[in-house]
Amino acid sequence: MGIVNVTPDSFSDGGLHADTDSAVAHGLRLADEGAAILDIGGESTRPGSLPVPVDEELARVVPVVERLAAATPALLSIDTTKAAVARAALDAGATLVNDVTALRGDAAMAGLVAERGCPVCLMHMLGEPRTMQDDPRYDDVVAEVAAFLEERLAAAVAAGVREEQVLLDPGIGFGKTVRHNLLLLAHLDRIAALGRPVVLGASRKRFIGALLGAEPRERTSGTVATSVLGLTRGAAVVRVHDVRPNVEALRVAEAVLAADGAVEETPR
Ligand code: PMM
Repeated sequence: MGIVNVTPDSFSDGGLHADTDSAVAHGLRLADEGAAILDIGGESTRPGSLPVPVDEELARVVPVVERLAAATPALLSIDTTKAAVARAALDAGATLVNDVTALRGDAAMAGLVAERGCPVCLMHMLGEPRTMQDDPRYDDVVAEVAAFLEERLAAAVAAGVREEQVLLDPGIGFGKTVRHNLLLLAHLDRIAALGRPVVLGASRKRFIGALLGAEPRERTSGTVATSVLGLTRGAAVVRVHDVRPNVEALRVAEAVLAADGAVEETPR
């Protein structure tokens, strides 16, 4: 899954693709590099960020979804917490909803996803973006994130979403210390054991910077390490900024695991 942020302020690529033309060109480049899914977002969720008004978010993402839908066979995902934005994006050609609030942010989101029958990614976040990095604490981060995702999966099903529609994401960096993120990566198999495809979003995140002393754009190798480890622990989707190096590393890692009978090789 390649990241297309149509925002002025995302933590690693804010402002780079803030206009429609450059966001579309960026999405096409990522698809060309091997992204099967493009995740289009118009509201930054970086630590400390503030919500974006719905009209502004619609104006950022809908034209990008429309144009990408006409120009690439990649699946389009809409990264939003607002049902109105998700609805407009689905109407414009998106087929997946990526909701970092796991259907808690907008009371209309669960009904929309149930009605459309589209895949939905439910992500763990402790608190809200504005305050989530203020001293996050867990007794057992892996158990608590797994329990949260299990509860959100049940809530989605109770609201009419079919279990088969749901993907789960531990929310790397969303209310987590460096150690919390490392533990979630090390034990990602415990999230996969919930029985739904797991999405891993570690790309260029701050814990990689903390380990390497590197700025966001210099975190590609660190990100590739998380993708390969994520694959070995059952991740089905990795959400990344730098598609080519991740796709190449995953193809090689998949071939090794397939030779060992550990995973099915993806035909390409
Ligand atoms: N991370 C960000 C935004 N959306 N969605 C999911 N499902 N998982 C994530 O980890 C995630 C996300 C923040 O990263 P960005 O600012 O680079 O988009």
